[in-house]
Formats: sequence, structure tokens, C-alpha cells
Amino acid sequence: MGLYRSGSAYCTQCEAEGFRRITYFLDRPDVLSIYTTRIEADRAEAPILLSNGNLVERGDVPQSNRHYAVWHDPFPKPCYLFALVGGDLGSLRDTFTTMSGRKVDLAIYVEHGNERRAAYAMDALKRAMRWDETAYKREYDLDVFNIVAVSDFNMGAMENKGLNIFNDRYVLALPETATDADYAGIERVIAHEYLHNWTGNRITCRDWFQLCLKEGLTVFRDQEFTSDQRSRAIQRIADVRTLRAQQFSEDAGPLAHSVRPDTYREINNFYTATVYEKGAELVRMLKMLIGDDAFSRGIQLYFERCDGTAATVEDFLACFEASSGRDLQHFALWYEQAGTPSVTIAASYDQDAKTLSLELSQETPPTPGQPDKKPLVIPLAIGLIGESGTELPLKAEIDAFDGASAAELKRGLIELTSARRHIVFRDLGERVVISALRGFSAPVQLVQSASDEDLSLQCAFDPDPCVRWQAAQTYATRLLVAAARAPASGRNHSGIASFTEALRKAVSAGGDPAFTAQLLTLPSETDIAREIGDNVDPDAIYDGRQRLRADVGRALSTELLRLYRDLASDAPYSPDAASAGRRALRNTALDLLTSADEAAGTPLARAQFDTASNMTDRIAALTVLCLTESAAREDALEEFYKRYAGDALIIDKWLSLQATMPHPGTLDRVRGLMRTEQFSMANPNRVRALIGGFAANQRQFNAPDGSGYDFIGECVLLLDPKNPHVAVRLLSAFRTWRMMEPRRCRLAEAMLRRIQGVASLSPDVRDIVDRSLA
Ligand code: B3K
Ligand code: ZN
Repeated sequence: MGLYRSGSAYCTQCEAEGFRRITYFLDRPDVLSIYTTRIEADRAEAPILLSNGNLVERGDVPQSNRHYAVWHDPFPKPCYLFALVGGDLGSLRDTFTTMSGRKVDLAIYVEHGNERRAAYAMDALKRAMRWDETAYKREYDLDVFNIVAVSDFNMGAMENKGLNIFNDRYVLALPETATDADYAGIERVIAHEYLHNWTGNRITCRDWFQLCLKEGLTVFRDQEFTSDQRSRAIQRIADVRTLRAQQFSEDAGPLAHSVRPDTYREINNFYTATVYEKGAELVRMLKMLIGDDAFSRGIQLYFERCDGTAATVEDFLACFEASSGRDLQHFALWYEQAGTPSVTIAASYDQDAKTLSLELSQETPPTPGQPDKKPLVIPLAIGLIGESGTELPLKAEIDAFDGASAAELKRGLIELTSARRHIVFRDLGERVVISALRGFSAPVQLVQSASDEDLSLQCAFDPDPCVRWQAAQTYATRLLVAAARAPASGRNHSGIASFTEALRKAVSAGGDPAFTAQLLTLPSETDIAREIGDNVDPDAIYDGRQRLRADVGRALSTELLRLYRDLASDAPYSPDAASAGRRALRNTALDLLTSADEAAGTPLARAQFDTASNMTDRIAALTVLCLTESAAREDALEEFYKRYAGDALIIDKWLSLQATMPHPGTLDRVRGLMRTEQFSMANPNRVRALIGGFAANQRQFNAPDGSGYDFIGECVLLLDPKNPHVAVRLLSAFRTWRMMEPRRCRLAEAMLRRIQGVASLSPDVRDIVDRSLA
């Protein structure tokens, strides 16, 4: 935090409270000032001198080997957006002409020799600038926009006014060094930071309690940008996966907090999935509830009314009340109340009356400090599917008390505003399947007693891609939870057969390869653990999941082998979504084939590893080999290392792959890797790759002898004095400790207590460890 050195450059990180480490200041986001920054340095050591705003003067300091630059930022800003860079860096330059015809000079600064690797980031930046003009009428406001990539950075990037500073992993990419996921990450983070220029910088936060005002809204905007640039359906599924994995897990444990917390001990601990991802979901729900038109008018009003101010969530919502004429007081409860609501749909069909009656109910479990929850406003996008797979018109008993309104039926959007609601749909001559929570219309856990048969039907036919994908996930989750809960009670062979059959049909039907890849990816071990909720045994979860993966691979082997052959391509690599989707499906096929038949899959993976023309395919093959305990695995790891040693971002992939290997022996391997010259405890990317990779390894972190807990706990204590932010990130792996079976639970608690007992803890680690144990 503050001014620091990364490699050969000086740089800054001031959000949230770093500026006070540079100079005395009223370091609060509501203190807006105009900055003029004069930087002076040795000319040879730091030929590049950058700060916020426009360059107004530069020159040599007489009778010395020093030079200076003066930057002026005409926009009032809080000090957390201040930035300064000085160093010897190369750059990639371009220009952008704004919608009103102003020319903006763009530059991305990188270490000398890396200029070529910044081309995709530059392309993403120009697309984000254009998109904000067309989608939100927002124009860039300075003469220059600079990005600096540094290799020591705690987070992804930082939106300092006119001078974004980035972790180099979100800037540098070439086909032979970066995967499709890396390209997508660069596009997303570049857009996110750029989009902050209006949501965060021009309009900032009155205090840190309002963090979601800029972060939730900007995540929503970057999700929409990606949806427009790539595939909306795939983006939504990816966002839902992240929300569930990160935010639902946070909500289910001791660190649960509301989107706008009302208390904090250390603000840096609140840059969380709840503030970011759930914060984005609230904006999405708001848009759904008031409709697209009122949302556009509301956001334009927000830009006009609040420009140049430090605003609150209330200021934001007031704009949408004005544009829609709707009272949003009840909706605002979403910002205050923590926890993931569950929504239950109980349905009964009356053949004689031709009616379907739905009993909808909601409940939010208690979270720390909030024992009693109130009902929320929940938008439930819904449709009815007939037996032949066709969408049926929604007709309901509109006059009945609490029935659905004509407007709700027309939009297919039911609003659940109280604890229960009863709706009767009429004129249904056939049994129907309920397609609920379309587009994942609210951040809730849906509880629905659909039969396996209904799920198969939905998986094949539902017009809503989110529901189709969810049907496959729900079906798989049922089998996986049962397998993990009672591993000894034998396998549900008929259930497995009908599940794999449903997948086989979906795969045979063709369609978007990216979607099919999502359909074939089983819920993660963390998802399954959360579903089980208590007395969790990660080994049983892992075994059950491996066996189901093998079942899918076996049942679909013909189709998967065909896909693997058909999707091979000689075309030069392109990071676009369609090509990435084909690679994703092909690599998913390879993975499933190998889990079904290691002897047949290993040579395929080995051949792909040898001949791959891009990093996506090479690392996918290596990942598959890493799941086998074969000599081929060790050979490939060794060759990969020899080929890329010295390229830190690529070596991070190698470190993290080894840290996530599920087999016993992984911890020793990780300890060994920590002693090699590739690793440094002082670099956040290396720590995240190796130690963070291990902390995410559900099986080995949760090893029954407590060795994983001890290792991560020791790393937390080692890192804390130098870098509490990274220490906290590792510590958060313990957030699920209470769900574990009693033995693991005791071991995790013992480690947490040991950490708690250390007197010199940073406020950051102290806050998390206290809350984890409360
Ligand atoms: N605003 C920064 C995050 C700052 C984190 C401070 N501990 C990046 C972003 O969300 O765009
Ligand atoms: Zn942000």
C-alpha cells in the first residue's frame, strides 16, 4: 500500500487507505480534490514519469542528471484514485477517437521486450471505450489514458484516474503464453477498470460502506460488456458459477455479510464476492424489476445528477425511483440483509380442472449478527413447458387474491414479495414442466421437487440456456450428494444411466460447443460440499465425483471421441469466443475420455501436449495428465518446465497445476517447489499460484490428518508481517471449516486458534480469524 517498488519501477496502490502512507491527508473517499503532481527522478533510472490526468510540462533539471514531469488532473477525485509511476518501461501506443471526435492517446507500459504481449489488452481497451459510448453514452474525458503493468501486485488491477495500474497477468498475452481463460480475463479486467471511469471515479463513494455502489455496478457493467462481445448465455452461466462458488460459500459461513455492510474493522477485508458479485446481481434484479427502459433512464439520471459527487446507495436508488415511479424501499433490503435466500416451488397439477397450482415461498437463513430475516422482493422469471417441449402461454387466475397480475404473466416475471405466494395457472390440458429462475433472475437457492424425468426433459428442451444448464447441474448434484453421503450404500445405477443418457441426447443434438462444454462439466467439489452442508467428507465427495466423471466418459465415449476428432483445428489461434468454445468442448471431451479410460486417454493427452500450437491446448493436455498418477505426468511436467522456465506467468500455471493435484504427496511436492528458485514468497502471483492453488485443493487442504490446515496456517503467519492482504486471502480457505466432519473440524479449529493466539497479527488477519471463530 502506498508508494512501493516493483521490479525496476516505482508505483502506487492507494485504495482503500494507502494514500496516508505517502503523505498526511484526509484519507476518506468523500474528500474530493484537484491534483497537480510534479515528479522528479534520475533520467536514466526513470525515463518514464506518470501520474493522473494530462501531462502539462516536462523538462530537465538544470545541472543534474535528473528530469521532471508535471501532471494535472482537472477532475476532482478522492485520494484513493491517486497514482504515480516512475521507471524504465517500454510501451505500446495507440489512439482512440471519442464519440464527439476528441482524440485520446492510449499507452500500455510494460517491461522492455513485452510490448508485443500487450496488443490484446489494447484491443480490449478500445472495445471497452467504444462500448461505454454506445451502451451508456459515456465518453472518455482526458487527453490520455495510460495503463501500467507491474509484476508485483496484490489484486487484479486498479482504476486510478487516467492511470490504471495492472497486475501483469491481466495485460500480457500471446497465443503461446496465455490460455483462452487468460484472454477472457484480460478483456474483462481491462473493461472493468476502464468502466470505473464513470462508475467509481466521476461518481465515487461517500464512505467505504458504499463500496458496492462502484464495485457491484461496475461488475454488472463488465458482465454486460462481455455478454455483448461474446455469448450472453455462456457469460451468464459463467457468472452464476462464480457467484455460487464464491459468494454462496461466503454467505454460508462465518464471514457472511451484507452487500452494504454496516460495520467493519478493516475495510480491505470487504473487497469480497458479496460486495462485487452479489452487488452486481442486485443491479441486474433492479433492471429486471423496473424494465430496460426505466433502467436506462435511471442510470442516465444517475450520471447527470451525481457526477462529481461522492454518492450513496440511496442516491443511486432514488434515480431509479424517479425513472420508474416505483417505490424501491423494499428492494433496498437486499443491500442490508445478508445470506442466500432459498425459494421453494411446490407444484400440483389437477388434470380435471386443467390447472397447475404453485406454492411459492422464501426463507433466508440466519447469518452472523442477523438472526431474523425479513422477506425480500424476488423476481422469479418463469415459463411452462409442455410435454412435447413447447413453451405454453401463461394464463392464471388473475382475479384471485394474490394471483399473478396480467403484467407479470406478459413478462413471465413473478414477483415474490412476501414469505408465501400462491398462483394457479389455468387452461393446461397437459402435464407441464416448470422452467423457473430463468436467466438466474435472482441470487437465490431454488428448491424444486422436479422429477429426474423432468430434469432430463429440461436438459434437452428448455428454451432458456440457464435453466437447461441448471437442470443438468441439479441432476448431477442429486447423484453426487447421495454418493458422498452414503458411499458404502452402493451406486444408483439406474439414476446414473438416465443422467448420462440425458447428457448424451444433449450432446448429440449439437448446438453451441461452449454450451455443451458447460453442460458436461459437473458441479465442483465445493458446490457439492455446500449442498451437503454439514459433516462433510471431502474424500467421499472427490471419489463420488471422479466416478461420475468416469461414468459420463464411458457412456458417451463414442460421442466424445467423435467430438475430439471433429473439433481439431489447423487454423491459426484466435482468442474469439467461438474458437475458444470449440477448444473448451474438445478439451472437456479429452478430460472425460481419460477419466473413463486412462490407458486410452493418456496417449491422446500426451500427443496433444507435444503438438499443441497454443497454450490453451497445451495446458489442457497437461491438466489431464496431472490427474493420472503416471510417468507420462512427470515427463510432461519436466518438459513444460524446461520449455518455459524464466517466464514467470507461465511458470505460475505449472506451479498451480501441481498444487491442485488431488493425490497424496501433493503437500510434499508443494513444499519442495517452495524451495526452488521459481518461487518467491515476496511475489503475490507466485504465492497465489502455488500456495493459493493448494488452499483451493479441497482434498489435500482438508486432508484428514490436518496437514493441509497446518501448512496454510503457517503460510498465513509467515506472510502476515509483510503482506496482510495476501495472508487474508489464504486464510479465507478456512471459511468452510464448520461444515467439515468432526475430526477435520477440530483440526481446523485448532489451527485457527493458534493463529488467533499470535499477538502481533495484522488488523486484517485478526479480523478474519476472529470472525471465523466467532
Ligand atoms: N478497486 C480495486 C480494488 C482495490 C482493492 C483494495 N484492497 C480494483 C477494482 O475493483 O476494480
Ligand atoms: Zn472494481
